[in-house]
Amino acid sequence: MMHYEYHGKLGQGTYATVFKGRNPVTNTYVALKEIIIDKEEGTPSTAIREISLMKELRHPNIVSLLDVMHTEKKLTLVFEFCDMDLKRFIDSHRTRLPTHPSGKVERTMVNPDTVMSFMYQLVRGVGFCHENRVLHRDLKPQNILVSGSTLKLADFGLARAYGVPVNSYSSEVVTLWYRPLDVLMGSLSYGPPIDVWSLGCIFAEIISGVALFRGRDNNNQMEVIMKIMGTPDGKTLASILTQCPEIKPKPLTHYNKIPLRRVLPMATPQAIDLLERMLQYDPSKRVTCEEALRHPYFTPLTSNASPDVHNPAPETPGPRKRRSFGFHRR
Ligand code: Z3R
Repeated sequence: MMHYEYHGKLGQGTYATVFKGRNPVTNTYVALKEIIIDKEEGTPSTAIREISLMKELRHPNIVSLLDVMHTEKKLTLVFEFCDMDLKRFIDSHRTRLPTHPSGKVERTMVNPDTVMSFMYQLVRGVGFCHENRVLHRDLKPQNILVSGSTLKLADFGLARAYGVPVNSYSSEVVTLWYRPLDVLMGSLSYGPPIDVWSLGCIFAEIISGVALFRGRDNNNQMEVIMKIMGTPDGKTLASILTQCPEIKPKPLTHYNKIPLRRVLPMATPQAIDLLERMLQYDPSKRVTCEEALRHPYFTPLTSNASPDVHNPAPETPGPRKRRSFGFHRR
């Protein structure tokens, strides 16, 4: 078994702790993701299945799983190393406005071309997973890595292997900020649209520098979403509730929708249009990744005139096998 040198902690994920490591033979850095194995439960078979799936998911916008080390006490996933996560990238671009009297107002300065390139890469990575019948289900800036000008999705498959988490093993509270209303309301039937909602939230966050919907708990998260996106109309609500058989619907407070161009005044009309399509309440009306890649917002990247740096030829083909979607939570 390869012995890596440990170079400090990179982060605490939902299920694991991630350390920076160095392969002393190749002198290259890696990310070591350690999952402590429960004595009674052993290694979850679902985790093994998901790891093998990640080994197959090869795409320029998905972090590469290089190796898996398994002992009695822990499972270590060895990944390619990336410079930082998207949260740190966004935070590093947030600056206090010295001219503002309160001194507390911050703005983001992520270049609009970078926002576009990052979103294109994110949609491509997530779209590739959906084509291969894999859902992420826990997309958030901490799970997205920045390597130079390339974005890579991390933690794919683990969320599915362990179920949608509420609390991680370290009792860290898992964020609800990127979850769609239908899932917060208890929908048991979800598919690719769950990831598209998260992509919309991340899009808004890269543009503005702050998370769009910052709820404290499940009910507050629903309220925070509705205070901006408005209370869903009767038809939309009925459509969502058909997927929530165990839920007794309670009356919802009425909120008017705030136009997203007012929430994000710095965004272009094309960006706002794509965002609106990603943040549809009804999952069947939400844009798909395939459609999003053809949206006019991305035309500067996809027109023949621009060099195709965001769309390189695929390296190794990804999995071809049809997998059954884990649409149900249990
Ligand atoms: C694979 C899986 C999870 C992570 C990987 C690779 N790299 C991570 S987290 C990372 C995090 C930072 S730098 C690299 S941070 O310093 O920005 N938190």
